[in-house]
Amino acid sequence: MQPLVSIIMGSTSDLPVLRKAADFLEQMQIPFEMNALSAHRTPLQVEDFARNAASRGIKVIIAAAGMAAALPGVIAALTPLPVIGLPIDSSLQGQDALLSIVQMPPGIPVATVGINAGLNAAVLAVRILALSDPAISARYNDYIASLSAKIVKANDDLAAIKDYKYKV
Ligand code: RP5
Repeated sequence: MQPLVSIIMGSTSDLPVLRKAADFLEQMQIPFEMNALSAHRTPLQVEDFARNAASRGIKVIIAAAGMAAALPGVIAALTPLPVIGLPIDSSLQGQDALLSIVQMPPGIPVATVGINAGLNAAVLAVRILALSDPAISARYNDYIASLSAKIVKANDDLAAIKDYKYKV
């Protein structure tokens, strides 16, 4: 299967967060690949990956890193593909990674999601792919409908609470 999404992480210590992304791509039946690359520890391999990702058929890159998180920005500098940056809480509650990823210079954006927000990184990737793939779009719309159903049920559950004298 040709991967459409490439998940890159700075270290396998980031994997627990990336599993949330991988699980959602799996649920949406999106072929993906998952590798560890580091802007600081394997910079030449990062360059090789980023320069060749588009020609290999990758459509979206999810790049996760903690600490001085250069990885998403460096990849974005070397590919025309959309790069979703995922800050990992490895130190300073992830604030260091968040600012390193989100504060890109003009012209080289990284679409940054929240700290440890592995699910949202994958949801954003699916939204991008859904623009040009009706089957993915249909599966994504089903997912959104399931989120609505969850809140409808939450209101039914809240309405059933009878513990309060003044709750109307
Ligand atoms: C970053 O340094 C990685 O993304 C990870 O979040 C952090 C720590 O890496 P390890 O020392 O656990 O390999 O580059």
